[in-house]
Amino acid sequence: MAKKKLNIGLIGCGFMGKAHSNAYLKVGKFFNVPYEPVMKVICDSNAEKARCFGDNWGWQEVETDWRKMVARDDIDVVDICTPNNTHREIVLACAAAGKIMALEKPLAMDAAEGREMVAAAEKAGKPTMVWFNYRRVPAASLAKQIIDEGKLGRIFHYRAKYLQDYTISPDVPQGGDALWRLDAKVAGSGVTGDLLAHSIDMATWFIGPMARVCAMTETFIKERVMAGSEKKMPVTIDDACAFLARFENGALGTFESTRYACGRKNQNTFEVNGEYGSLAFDLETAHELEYFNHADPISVRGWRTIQTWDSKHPYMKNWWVPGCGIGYEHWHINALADFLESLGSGKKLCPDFRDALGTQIVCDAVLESAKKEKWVAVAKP
Ligand code: SOE
Repeated sequence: MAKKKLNIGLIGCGFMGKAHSNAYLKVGKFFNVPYEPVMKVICDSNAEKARCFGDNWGWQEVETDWRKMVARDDIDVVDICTPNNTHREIVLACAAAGKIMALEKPLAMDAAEGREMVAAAEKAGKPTMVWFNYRRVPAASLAKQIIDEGKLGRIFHYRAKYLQDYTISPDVPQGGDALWRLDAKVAGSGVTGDLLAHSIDMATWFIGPMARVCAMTETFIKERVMAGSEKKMPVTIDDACAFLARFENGALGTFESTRYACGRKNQNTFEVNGEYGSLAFDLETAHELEYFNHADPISVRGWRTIQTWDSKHPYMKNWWVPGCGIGYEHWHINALADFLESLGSGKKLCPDFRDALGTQIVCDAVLESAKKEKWVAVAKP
């Protein structure tokens, strides 16, 4: 049966624009979603880049002015894959135009911007989602199911790390198309908004909101060449951040992130310890979820490794036969499938702007705590 078409306009031809384009292209091939996404308009201020990108991914039209695209009546969904300092303006324009929005994380530069964006989007009344794609890793979704089923009982501890190493060299410049995440004026913050946002989103999805945090941050390399110039400029992002958290439900959390963990490319881990058992996950072995069940007979009790590539595992009936894994591109496709499903059913399945505001507020509290060297209460979204 022919499906209702949903015209997509995507802004930004970088790394995330690529991951999302691939998701629009493939989602209907693997999931029986209620809508057919039509790759209508690709938008980037660099005309040549947008044209090449559009040709490669099969976008029907190319636009260089996002305002013109947002003003079009035939665009249903605007997908925003631009640097963080542009999110607010684009979201406010999309809300005013009554668009459905899909936005790459983090929500905003800070919580003040985020609140304004959430107010505008909720007033417009159209669905929103933020691409926290690691929720869509089958092992992470399985962990959520196990926690929600009460198999871990009361949660005592949450432990997360998000480690990378790509900025160790002092020769890496800051700013520009490839490295805007190192420029605080564009990114808002360093590892806190970029990497810990993923860890915070996952933790609060699993076990609920945080009440207060106590953090420290460091900027190891104080000056870097600004891309496009020969000039060294002060680095104002957090290169590394570690924080303690008290959750509202009484659990204790520890979180650590850095771009200076030599050898760690994208290590994103969590461990949850409850009264009946524990779970552990590492994105570098993403198809595995470690589970310890204290109720197992003592003679065989131990950590078991669940290989989450059976058709009974989340999302996997849509992919390959057992044992054939999925990866980064598929987690985005899974996220899009959930979003399209929720547009059809009206049931909330994905983190929306308000959920992402919760994460943004924690990021702000973490940065404030590090600055003041004090515990900071986490406000309500
Ligand atoms: C940064 O290097 C980055 O690309 C993040 O921005 C993404 O959110 C993360 O998933 C991978 O690393």
